[in-house]
Amino acid sequence: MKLCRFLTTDDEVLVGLSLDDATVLDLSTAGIERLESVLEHNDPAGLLRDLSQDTLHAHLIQKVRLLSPIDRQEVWAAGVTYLRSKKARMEESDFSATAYDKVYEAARPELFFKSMPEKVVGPGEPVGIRKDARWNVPEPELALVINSRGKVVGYTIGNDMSSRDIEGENLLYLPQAKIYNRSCALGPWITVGVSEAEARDWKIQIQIKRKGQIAFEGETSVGQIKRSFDELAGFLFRSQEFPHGAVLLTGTGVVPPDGFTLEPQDVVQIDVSGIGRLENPVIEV
Ligand code: DO4
Ligand code: MG
Repeated sequence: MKLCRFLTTDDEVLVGLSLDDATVLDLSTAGIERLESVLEHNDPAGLLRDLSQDTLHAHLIQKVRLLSPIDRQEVWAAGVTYLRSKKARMEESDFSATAYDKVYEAARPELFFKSMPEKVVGPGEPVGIRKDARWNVPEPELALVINSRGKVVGYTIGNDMSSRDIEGENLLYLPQAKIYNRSCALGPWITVGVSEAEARDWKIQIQIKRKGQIAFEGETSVGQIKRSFDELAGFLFRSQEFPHGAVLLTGTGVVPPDGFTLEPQDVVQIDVSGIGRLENPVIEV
């Protein structure tokens, strides 16, 4: 079962439920105006199952615009959760190699703030590469949707856009490598009612198109993430409250070869089996 936010042809922002590939059901017909009303419920999947029995107004997906599936949650990210990411980070920086090596093995994961909800880029909207960076990559990641009680209640697709030269120059520059205009894309769907064990079978695939050709493609699986979802969510919620819940990117397991950098007008396409596809063009910001 998949949740979304969408914009109608009358410019109304609605919460939608998708049971097939062709339509979204308008949950405002059932009094649901925010994603939060579903995500904070004790049993989001059960609630959606019950609501799907009601007569809900259906919109053709082709006629609406899918938006980022977020209301008021902060977006955070975990880093160095895949062996591939640890290796890439160690190669890009002699200076910080030990830190990456240590954090991969440490009990406490690397967690960093990524985005305010209103800055998140939705499906089809441009993601950004910094004007002052020379080496820019997308990071295709599974994103955990966590309610205010710290429970993982759904999954969406995230792109943790990153400037590797800035990150590699000095670990203290990480916020600048990670947080800038259009550096975080999410969506379009939140899949609910799926256990961690089931999600661990999902594939994450990325394709970067340049002038209609594939400039890079790669794939990994959610099962390669070193830490459990509850462990990551548990650390995020230690000594910190999230009254509206949070979205937590779980790290990247796909890193393009060192010679590769994104260019304006590239198109980044990320597929996660079990969720769908997030596609965004690239612009300089
Ligand atoms: O430590 C730097 C960030 C790593 C990251 O974003 C990732 O592994 O996905
Ligand atoms: Mg990342």
